[in-house]
Amino acid sequence: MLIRTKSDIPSSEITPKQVYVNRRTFMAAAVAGLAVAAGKRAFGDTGKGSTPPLEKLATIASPLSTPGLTLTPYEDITHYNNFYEFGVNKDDPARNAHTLKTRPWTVKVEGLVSKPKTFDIDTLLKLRPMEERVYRFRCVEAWSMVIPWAGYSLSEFIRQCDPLSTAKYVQFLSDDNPKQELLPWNAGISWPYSEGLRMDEAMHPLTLLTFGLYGETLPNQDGAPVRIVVPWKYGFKSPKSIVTVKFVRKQPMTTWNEMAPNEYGFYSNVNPNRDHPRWSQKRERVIGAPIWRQLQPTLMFNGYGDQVASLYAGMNLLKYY
Ligand SMILES: Nc1nc2c(c(=O)[nH]1)N[C@H]1C(S)=C(S)[C@@H](COP(=O)(O)O)O[C@H]1N2
Ligand SMILES: [Mo]
Repeated sequence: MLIRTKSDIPSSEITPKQVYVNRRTFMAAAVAGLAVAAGKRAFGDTGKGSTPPLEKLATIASPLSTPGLTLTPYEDITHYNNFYEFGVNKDDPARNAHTLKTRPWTVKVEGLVSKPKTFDIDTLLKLRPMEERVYRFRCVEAWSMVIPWAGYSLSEFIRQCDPLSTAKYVQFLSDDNPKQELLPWNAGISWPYSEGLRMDEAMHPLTLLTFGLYGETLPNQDGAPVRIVVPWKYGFKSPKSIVTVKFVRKQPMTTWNEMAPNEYGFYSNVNPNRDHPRWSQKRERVIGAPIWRQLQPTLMFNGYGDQVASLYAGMNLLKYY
């Protein structure tokens, strides 16, 4: 069953965001009563195109990689996911995201650029040498992983886009498969998933245009064929399966900020001193770690403060959360 009532779900499985979405889902499901049928249709064939098998990526070691961390097992990185387009439970995306066709795939560049352009994914894969970057990854739901990503700095891509000096922010839109509009849990979220960064955040060398993990192309559930990773921000600032990059003058609308602005801010820098209204951010559960080090203190800027704190000099980070 796609829709489960809260009492069907063991409490260990309920994550904060799930509870939030489920609350809206119940209402929608009660009205529709068609949820299961709609869900089946939604994960059927999604039209032309294909999903190529995972490929090896030749990566070079990066000086921007975080040393001394224990990697999260591949199995956890690929089976404990947030990708709401493919379901709200952590194991849903691994089961459902195969319906996403990742070839052909293009990334459209629009807005405040000297000339709009469209990049083919195979061009993007070859644009710069592929680096392996091990980063801490902290979800706003107070769990974390350590992931060996493969990609190159988003700044390298942005330079190819020729943004105008009037561009102050950049917005990312994920793929919006029209068939998935039927999904019952869409009640709360409007697709496409939208995220955004201030231009200096987007240009920071740590911000990664990401094509792979563990030396292979991304599995669909992790955002194939291309996603963003911003290691000092909560995980939802890393949009998956992106199809549009838009340069804009004003702070763009972002999915979670629009849905619950008091819970999810635009900046969403990892900050143990600013609790989420419904839970503490002081600690995190390290997914896949042995039990004696599963609970760890959360670090300011997820441990990347030396590199990024200056971006926010003079800003009240409790106000601009
Ligand atoms: N398009 C899209 N991107 C998304 C999400 C999503 O639901 N849809 N979830 C976000 C959240 S909340 C997190 S924590 C990360 C999870 O990435 P992972 O599953 O690869 O660990 O993806 C982010 N990007
Ligand atoms: Mo997240």
